[in-house]
Amino acid sequence: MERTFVMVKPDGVQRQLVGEIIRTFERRGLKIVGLKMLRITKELASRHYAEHQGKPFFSGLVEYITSAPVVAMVLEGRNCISLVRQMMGATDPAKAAPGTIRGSFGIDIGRNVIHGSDSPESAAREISLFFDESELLDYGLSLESWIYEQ
Ligand code: D4T
Repeated sequence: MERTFVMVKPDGVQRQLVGEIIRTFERRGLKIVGLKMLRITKELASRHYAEHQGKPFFSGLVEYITSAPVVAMVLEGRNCISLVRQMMGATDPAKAAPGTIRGSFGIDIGRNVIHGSDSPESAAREISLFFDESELLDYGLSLESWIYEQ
């Protein structure tokens, strides 16, 4: 089983899409193992988006991500890093396939509703940036045999 970091961004929270987005992941069969609401500080934003420092959109990105609360979560499931990326759709919602989260709820790249880790390395880094080990729960779901054959 794999874990990934997912965040409903400020626009998703303001537009009251948190429940809809969580429901989408739950219906797919992914398990929530960590969940919290927080207001991202400038310092955390700079660490989270370290790879984009120096790019023209960086300051707008930090401004946006710190502008209102976000909902952060850790999801668990087989191959869930790529599964969640597929479900989110392309970074630019205008290019995201219909039916994906961004393709259903967004239009502008600077308001793309959701973040999800793009690799096992990013997932490990982002999970530890946002969650303490003690905030992640190990538990079984009784319906797992109806989601996975083995
Ligand atoms: P995040 O990290 O928000 O899930 O997005 P992605 O992983 O899909 O895409 P990314 O890291 O390339 O971009 C991070 C973040 O920056 C915004 N952005 C990106 C932007 O405002 N203008 C741009 O030109 C790019 C490339 C959107 C997502």
